[in-house]
Amino acid sequence: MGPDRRTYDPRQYLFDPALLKNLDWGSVKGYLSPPITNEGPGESWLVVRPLQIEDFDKGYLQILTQLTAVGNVSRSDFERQYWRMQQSGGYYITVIEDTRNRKIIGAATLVTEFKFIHNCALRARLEDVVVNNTYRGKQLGKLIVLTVSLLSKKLGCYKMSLDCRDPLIPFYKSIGYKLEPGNANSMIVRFEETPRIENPS
Ligand code: 16G
Repeated sequence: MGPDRRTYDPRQYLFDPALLKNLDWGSVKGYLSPPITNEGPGESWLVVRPLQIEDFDKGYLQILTQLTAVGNVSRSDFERQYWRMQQSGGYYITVIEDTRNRKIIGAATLVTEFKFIHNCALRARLEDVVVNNTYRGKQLGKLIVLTVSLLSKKLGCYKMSLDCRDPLIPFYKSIGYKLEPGNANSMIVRFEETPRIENPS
């Protein structure tokens, strides 16, 4: 790892909250009506910010169960994984909190990947997008996805891609994602869950 140039407290946030300032919302304003941004999410009680360890107690894992199986993740499992992500770098889990009841009501993960191609480019993947469906009508799905998409742009990524279930294709199309002709396949091999190697490298 290179020199530590962190300008924020890593015990407080998974990534530097300053990265979420001044995202290029002008470039996506046609997708939102009324216009909202991560810094002005439309309600005074909504906050968009990086993941925190305390989000274990604010229902981050519970909301992920809307997406898929989460399993039995203890607080120490959660903290260990948080620190792995923090140390590895490239993980930008972003959440929406309802500060009235201190609950996580939306989340999306941006993961970046170093490449040799495209002049040693950075590439982005969108993962684990969830929004509590009792908050419907507030454009929170668009808000959280556009926030991490604009963050990937700010970080200099040359593209961002995602896998999703078919019924979600119209949603992602409505905010600028495309099925590229001849290049819109997602293929998978699934492995049975086996014990993990602790320090893969
Ligand atoms: C969806 C998610 C992906 C998540 C996966 C879980 C988005 C854009 N895609 O594909 O991030 O990891 O579902 O499903 O949120 P799985 O349990 O079958 O891997």
